[in-house]
Amino acid sequence: MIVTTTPIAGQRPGTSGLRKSVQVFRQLGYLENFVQSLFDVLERHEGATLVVGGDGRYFNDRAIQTVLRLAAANGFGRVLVGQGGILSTPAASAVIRSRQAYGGIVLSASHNPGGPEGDFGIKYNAGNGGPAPEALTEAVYRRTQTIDRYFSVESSDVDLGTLGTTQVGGMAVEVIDPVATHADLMETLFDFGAIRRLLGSGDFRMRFDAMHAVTGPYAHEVFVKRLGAPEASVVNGAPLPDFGGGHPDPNPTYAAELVAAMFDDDAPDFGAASDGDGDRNMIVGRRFIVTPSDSLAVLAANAQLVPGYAAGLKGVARSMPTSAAVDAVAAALGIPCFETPTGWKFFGNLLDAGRITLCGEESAGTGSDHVREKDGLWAVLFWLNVLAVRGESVEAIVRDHWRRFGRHVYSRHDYEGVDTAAANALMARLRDALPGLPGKTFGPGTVTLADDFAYTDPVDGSVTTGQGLRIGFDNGSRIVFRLSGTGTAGATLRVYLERFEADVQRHGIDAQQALAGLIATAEQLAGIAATTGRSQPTVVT
Ligand code: VG1
Ligand code: CO
Repeated sequence: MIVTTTPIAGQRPGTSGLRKSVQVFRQLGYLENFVQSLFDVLERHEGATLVVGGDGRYFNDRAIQTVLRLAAANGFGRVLVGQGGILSTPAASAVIRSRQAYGGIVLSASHNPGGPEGDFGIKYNAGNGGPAPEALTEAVYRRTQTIDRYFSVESSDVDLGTLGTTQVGGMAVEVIDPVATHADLMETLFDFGAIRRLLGSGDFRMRFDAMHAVTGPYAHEVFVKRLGAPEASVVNGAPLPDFGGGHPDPNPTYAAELVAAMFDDDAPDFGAASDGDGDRNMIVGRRFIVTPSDSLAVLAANAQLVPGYAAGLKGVARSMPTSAAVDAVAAALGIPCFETPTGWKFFGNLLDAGRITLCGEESAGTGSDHVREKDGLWAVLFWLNVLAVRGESVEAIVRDHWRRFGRHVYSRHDYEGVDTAAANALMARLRDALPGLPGKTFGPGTVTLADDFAYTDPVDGSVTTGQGLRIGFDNGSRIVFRLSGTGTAGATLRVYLERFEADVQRHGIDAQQALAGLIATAEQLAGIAATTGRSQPTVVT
């Protein structure tokens, strides 16, 4: 059937798909308009296979039924949907690739809270398994602004609880095991035998916190069933539509329960957490939190210990605000290191072209060419494999890394939910001041670089501008200011701070202490307190 509709303002995808409050998504025609706009923009999808799943948050089940009806009416031949409507973002990527699907739709707002008062989101992944490139999301947005009809079919809801194939309209709907494809892929990359021996040795304990989000079933299958870890190793493992009221963002503020357990007298040897849709990871040793930028560098430096990467890395990439710790490893390995804008979509071309093997972001996203998404469980397994081979603690491995490469002391300060106009004004003022900064001296040093980051994709030549204001100093220190593209209430200002410390004697220093000079300079340059009315960041990572 053809349903008449009218455009709805503001359906522009951000860093990672279209993300809005559930209330916004529930408006009549909101989801339909966006999905139909996507289908209108996609070419030659008649008869094709689409992968659909989500992180299980509130509205996931309803949204999937809507997507199925529209997909059938738009001529897709088959939809593969995760049982219970579940697919983590990396699992969706793995399924798209292994089944050679046309593309996939992931229903998730990732780390944003869920529930009727929380957020919802939708993102499209292309046939390579990766996030839609900017040109496509822009085209979809433009289509949403002129749309006047969508296609749907009249049919009852599909039973998503039972594996097997049914029909909606003329389209096959195949309910698949959401975990198996991804878990099998993990077995091809990591030494499961070595990890099983480590977990079964009796003197190594791990704690994986699924934060009541999508990774619970994945962690249970891999760590408990396939690797023999005790059941109690996975906590908060039941996915809940509101994530138990929590905020499934794996950082010391929102994963405070994990951090407390890892700093306890009886702390396990290894702790980890993942976010709402399972694409990010937090790594914690006993009384030791690993900074995500360091984690990427450690994985790159130890990749030869892991079967899937034993042949070496072709290259690495990091998002611009991520610390240069991985750059130091790349230099030592003699491989290229690329600097991209924030968001996984910018790694896709480099991965597809075989120019990089590993990549990551300071926001705790790490991944490789095994899929085209960041992958939380993959990062945890990578660490476990390295721990199993080296037989050292997490802290010892990171400290050894700093001795070899120096320490890139790093922190991100987030000011969440600030007034949008104030945040925009702050960025505009700072942007205007950039040309006058080079040559000026502040506490941390003399400014050598001040620009608004722009990126030219080395593979297809596409240019992306306005990706963050960066101010670099002569001693390698750096401050970056950026507005988040994933929030739904007001604006979130992110201030990224980095300083290189070569002196081994000073490697133990507390990051906030080591960065005090840069923090003061950031305030001096941007007037954060005066503009936002906040004297302290909401989250410090
Ligand atoms: C944040 C992170 C970014 C990440 C993005 C999506 O974006 O900073 O590194 O790629 O979330 O991750 P922003 O624009 O809010 O800074 V996820 O786990 O939400 O798919
Ligand atoms: Co995520």
